[in-house]
Amino acid sequence: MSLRSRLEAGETLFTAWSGVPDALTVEIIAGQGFDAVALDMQHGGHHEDSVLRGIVPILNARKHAIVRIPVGRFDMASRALDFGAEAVIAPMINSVADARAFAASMKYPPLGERSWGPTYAFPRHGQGDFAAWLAESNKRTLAFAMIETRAAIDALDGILETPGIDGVFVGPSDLSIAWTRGKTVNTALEDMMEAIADIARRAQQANKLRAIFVVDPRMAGRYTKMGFQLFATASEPMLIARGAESILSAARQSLSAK
Ligand code: 3PY
Ligand code: MG
Repeated sequence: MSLRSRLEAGETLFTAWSGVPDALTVEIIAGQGFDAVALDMQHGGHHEDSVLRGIVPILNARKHAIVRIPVGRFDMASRALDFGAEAVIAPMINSVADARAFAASMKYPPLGERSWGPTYAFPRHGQGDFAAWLAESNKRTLAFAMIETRAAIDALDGILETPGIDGVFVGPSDLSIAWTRGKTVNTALEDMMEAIADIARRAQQANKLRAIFVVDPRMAGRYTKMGFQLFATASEPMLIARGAESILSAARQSLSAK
């Protein structure tokens, strides 16, 4: 089932967040219980080559492959899709012009301006013929516009109306910096929660998908009630730190057990 159909069917999904540009590490993460793995090119270490290689273990594990591109690198959005990504997250979509440029790179004509060449995507997803692949592509691949500034909130209705934008992805860290006018970065800011809920509400009204990054995984339940459907959770440092902590504490506790 495609990521779109699962989200549209009402599933709540979790994606891991990979920043270590290594397919062997991605393979381990893809083998865990996540529904998807996102390869982060904005702040993580992923680059074109690691995305090209890193998508393979994600697809082999039958998970959804997602790529976050660097700011404004819409050429990379098309390439991520050509490599076999199912969804692309574009950071700092702050205006309708940004949304249009992103959508143009994500969708084939007449909706967008994406150039043909699924050199890796087609064999990696491996079925049908080119015409069927083309016919399905604009629907199957998802363009998530990151909403993480005051400008983006101001432009939200226009961004949501932009043909080819499939959903929003809230970046609560950047949003908190914008919200406090640079005073702090804090994804738990209580007075920002209504703004986040409003983004979800407006996206839902516009029939668009809703995703968010959760720094504290316990926030997922609260965000679900706001209408969010897709949660980006753990990155390698957190996975390794929490795993190490849990294993060591179990081992140390056992020393004092009878
Ligand atoms: C943010 O919270 O600003 C993000 O971009 C999440 O990665
Ligand atoms: Mg951000």
